[in-house]
Amino acid sequence: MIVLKLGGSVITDKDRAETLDGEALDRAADAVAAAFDGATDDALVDGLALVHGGGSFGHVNASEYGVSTTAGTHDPGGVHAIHGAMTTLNRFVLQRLLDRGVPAVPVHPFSAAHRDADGDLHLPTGQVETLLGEGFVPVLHGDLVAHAGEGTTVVSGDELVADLATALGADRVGLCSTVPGVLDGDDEVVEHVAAYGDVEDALGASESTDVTGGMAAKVRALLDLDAEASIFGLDALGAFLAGADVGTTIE
Ligand code: IP8
Repeated sequence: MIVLKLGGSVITDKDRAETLDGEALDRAADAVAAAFDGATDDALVDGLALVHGGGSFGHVNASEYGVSTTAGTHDPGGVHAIHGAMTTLNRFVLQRLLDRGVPAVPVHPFSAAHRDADGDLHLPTGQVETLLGEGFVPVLHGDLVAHAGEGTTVVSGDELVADLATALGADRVGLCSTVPGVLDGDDEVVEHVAAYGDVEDALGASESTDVTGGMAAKVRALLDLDAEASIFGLDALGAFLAGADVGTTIE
């Protein structure tokens, strides 16, 4: 099976609060629908779990309330604002998929997962596994989660992808990003990463301000997975779902 993340920056307009990039979301939904429709690839036939990030939908509210993956809030208003923004985006994503015949259903991490006092994430996946077995496409999203000692903190889509891929024994993992892959110092896509040292120099400088971690954190997390993982741009989503090696492959 495949775990696919649609980056929040891909499907939203990151410069305008709570604004979709409708055209990009349409293209992503088209690619998923096309792959799901005429699926010939074994991995995809075995199931597709989707995760999407927040983009201009959760991060603005999260920084307003000073919430990150480690610093939490006990303010119920903050919980409703942040979780509410993410469920709004989730409904948009679901609707575009449903419009194209993809059997997409929501799974909200806030209602299922928690962090313990060490900050470690615990994400039950029985519901996702059962939904996949019944032919649905579960769609999770970056969210808030209960956090022992912190109230509630952010869980990023990348964390969800890593936990899901491991728990579900994913064959392939894809991160659909605003860039065509991991870029080297000359802005060329690095096709293969086998160890963090391969790209350390290129990524060291680009450690970004994204509260939930930039490209370096993504590469580190994907290197830890058993599944083959790829980072690629929206143009390559259809090819990825059809089984091709696209962008940067991390294994
Ligand atoms: O965009 C963050 O998800 P991400 C979600 O995958 C929130 O990091 C609530 C900011």
